Amino acid sequence: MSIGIGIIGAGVMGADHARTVASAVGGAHLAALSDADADRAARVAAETGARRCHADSMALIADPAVDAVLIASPDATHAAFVLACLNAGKPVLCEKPLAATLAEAEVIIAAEKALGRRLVQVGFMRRFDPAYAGMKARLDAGEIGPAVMLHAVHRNAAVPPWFTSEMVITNSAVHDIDVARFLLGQEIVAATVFAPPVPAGALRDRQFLVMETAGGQLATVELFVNAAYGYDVRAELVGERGTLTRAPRDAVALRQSGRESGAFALDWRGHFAAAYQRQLQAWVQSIRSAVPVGPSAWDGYAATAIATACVGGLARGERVAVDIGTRPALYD
Ligand code: ISE
Repeated sequence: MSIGIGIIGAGVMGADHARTVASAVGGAHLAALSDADADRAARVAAETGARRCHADSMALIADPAVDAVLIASPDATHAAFVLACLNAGKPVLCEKPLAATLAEAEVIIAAEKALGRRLVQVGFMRRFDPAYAGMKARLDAGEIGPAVMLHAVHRNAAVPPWFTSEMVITNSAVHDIDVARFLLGQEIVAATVFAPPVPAGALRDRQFLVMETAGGQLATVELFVNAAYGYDVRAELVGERGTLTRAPRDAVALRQSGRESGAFALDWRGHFAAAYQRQLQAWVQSIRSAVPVGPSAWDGYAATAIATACVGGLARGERVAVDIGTRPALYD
């Protein structure tokens, strides 16, 4: 049976996911799309062959033709849609963040625990990126010994004018927070954000985030979201006996006329295209086999808790302790 996927949100990410489902994911089809902007939903449906459009996203969740839901609507709407999917008993892949506030994330955890089975996957697609997944596999194979430190760089070419200093953490660094938990394998217990002073109201671009884990590992993240030259995400994992590095750009370089050049994505959709495709394929597979994979609601909750603590630390200019509590058995 082919899984009918309904996508909430036909903006940049929703449209991109719709194209991927329609063209590069096996075992599933695009059953429906919804967007507050009906014309936009109709345009993306016409391009991707989505079978139906709904003006109301709750109607998409209730649609019997929709077996599973992908949420790619604005951040503030995520929690309500995730809860509606849990109520309907439908698997849901929610773009990050899982919720806009920690309180909402807690409600989702309580609802999934009450249901007693995992239906939520969070769109931390980097875990499906061949390079990050490869680093994790080689770490687990013991190639560099136990992990002790992680250094990350996260640069966007540009962000829109409404992007805030807090969003540098909640929208961008949240990926590196998840990567740190994924690669270091221990919980983050403290964090400090360093950011030079800027004039009142200006974006606090150029932040350094330092995280500490329960076992004393360290992770640093450089954040620079108006870096102009391109989208650049790097990571070096340091172990007791070696390091594993995620290369900053494509493996293929052209040497010609005394110069070397290689492809460089301008935003994350190009840079992480393989990760998005693999994430969707793994999600469909997990629905078919009823074995959950990838980042869970707990991972989404943890990232939100850590990001929220970092935002507080940035505002007060201090190191903050983070306590995300005990992971419920459902997420073991
Ligand atoms: C954006 O929302 C994403 O999720 C990208 O993966 C991230 O790299 C970027 O910084 C965010 O703004």
